[in-house]
Amino acid sequence: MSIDAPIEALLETFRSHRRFLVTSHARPDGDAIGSVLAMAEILDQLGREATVVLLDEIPAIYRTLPGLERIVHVADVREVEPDMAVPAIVLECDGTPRTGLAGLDGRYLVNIDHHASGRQFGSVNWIDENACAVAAMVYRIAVAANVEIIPSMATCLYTAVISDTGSFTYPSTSAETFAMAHDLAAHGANPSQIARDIYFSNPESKIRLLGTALSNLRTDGPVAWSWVTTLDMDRAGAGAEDCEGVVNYLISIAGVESAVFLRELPTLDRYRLSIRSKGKVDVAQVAEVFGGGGHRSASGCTLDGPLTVATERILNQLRTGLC
Ligand SMILES: [Mn+2]
Repeated sequence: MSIDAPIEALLETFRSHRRFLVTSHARPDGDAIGSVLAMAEILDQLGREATVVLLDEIPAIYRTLPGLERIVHVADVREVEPDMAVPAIVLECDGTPRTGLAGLDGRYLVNIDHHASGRQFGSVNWIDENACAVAAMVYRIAVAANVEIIPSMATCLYTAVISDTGSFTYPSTSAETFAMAHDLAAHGANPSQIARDIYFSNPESKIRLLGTALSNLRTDGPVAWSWVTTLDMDRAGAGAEDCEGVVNYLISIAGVESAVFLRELPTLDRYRLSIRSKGKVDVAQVAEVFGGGGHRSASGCTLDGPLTVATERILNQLRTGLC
């Protein structure tokens, strides 16, 4: 197998340092969590010391992932690694601000990302927007580094891949994705157990909030949208993570080409938007108009309220994107 030049540069970085920070974005998703844990295991096997730092807590559906206990939650990485000569491996981010962490800038930064909105902010950058998940890139590092894919690593990577491909349904899913999934299952990832942990372990609050969100459903031709307010969330006893995936119900409607879900933020009159497309609309571009980012078919951004204004602004962009 030929080794990509960026991977060779990464392996050289791994060889030339003894300790590493490994991190990813705030409000981590399955890809972020699975990828940082697998990355740390690769470093373990290479005889390196890896400290895994994430700003925010782990969503309930990922709390069975092996190795979770090694994740440190701090706001400033200097609390756990004051030595600025220790490099940081930053996964799934278009810049250090995305991590929400202080103490990263000024370090040697290894940037590994698969977003269309990815940026070359690191000392070493590997951005592959065709990768179905950052976990797929971490997997390629594991293969190139000749480390053993052990069951815990396979479980983390498989979890990341099914969550980031919408269970092998997004356009980024390819024969290569299944070849990797095959290899991960062959090395100890348990597909049915992982599916149970992710898809059949929802807190009741999430399903109650989904009911509210779906009762707010609006459609206009090829665009669907919905929202929840902080009051809706309080009534359902729901938190931000209970809003994950709501937008997928909106985009699942026949004839709908793009969909947006707006969640009111606890800070005064601001809304977090999750945007999806079936492929005709590039929602990464749409999100970038408002300072957000993501993929062609899945993206996000934040808009000021009031709700009617935020909704009109995003709908106008989505309609423009359809022309
Ligand atoms: Mn991802």
